[in-house]
Amino acid sequence: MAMLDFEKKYRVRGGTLLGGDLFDFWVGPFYVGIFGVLTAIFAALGTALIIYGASQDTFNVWQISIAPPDLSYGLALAPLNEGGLWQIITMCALGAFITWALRQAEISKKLGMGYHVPVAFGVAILAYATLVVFRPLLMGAWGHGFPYGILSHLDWVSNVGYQFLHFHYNPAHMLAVTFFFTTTLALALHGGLILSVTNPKKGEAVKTAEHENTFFRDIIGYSIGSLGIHRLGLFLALNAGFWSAVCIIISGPFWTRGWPEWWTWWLNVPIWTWGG
Ligand code: UQ2
Repeated sequence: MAMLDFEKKYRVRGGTLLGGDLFDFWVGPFYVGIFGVLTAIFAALGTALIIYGASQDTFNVWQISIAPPDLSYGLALAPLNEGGLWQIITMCALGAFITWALRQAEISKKLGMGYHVPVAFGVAILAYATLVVFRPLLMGAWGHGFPYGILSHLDWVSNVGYQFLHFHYNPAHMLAVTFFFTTTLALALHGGLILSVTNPKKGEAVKTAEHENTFFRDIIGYSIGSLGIHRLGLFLALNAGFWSAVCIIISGPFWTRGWPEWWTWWLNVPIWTWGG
């Protein structure tokens, strides 16, 4: 079915999650929907506040930084120029991300698809919310959130890392890094394989799944399959985001010493002292 035929079939009213028929229409190629409207409002407000915040200080993109309130404000609302902007911008960001996920869910529902995309995006939102909401809440101050700036957020990551002496000894961080790297390995293998079979020289025929499977059976005796590779990719990517959230939520609220010290449990395993 040609794309334009399909559009006639699916560009019909109905199946919204919220708002009924009110925003159930398209503007050019874009579906609007109530969540499209809400995302646009949150994103526009948040962006305007970032530009306003920058105007107080500098428009040098490397130096722009919207900082959270001082720790002394605890979990209270702070004055606009002392972290209040950061608090409102954070609410706008979360509002935009969550309504965007709901927009994905609404479009999935209208099309009768699964909800894998909004679920996947939800894990990315979870990782962000862990940094700027859940961990600050558990630590008792919004000042534990990270500042919104290109260099300043890097400084935050470095400082928090050194507070735990060597963050790479954090076992959840190890898992997160391993999942990020394995995700790139899987996507490189998959992208390479797909291009190698579907982008032939002029005059040559596109190859098929038989070639894909045979290549990997020849090389490692195993092919995960064309559906399997996408299940694996989603699994790897979701785990990367999930363990990132875990590795930072446990740092402070549940473990306050250096991460290298956490491994003393391993040195104390009885096996090392058996028989003497
Ligand atoms: C595969 C397959 C694909 C693929 C890829 C593989 C036909 C189009 C990349 C190979 C992947 C394997 C064997 C899993 C590797 C495991 C990790 C943890 C990276 O077999 O089926 O479909 O794209």
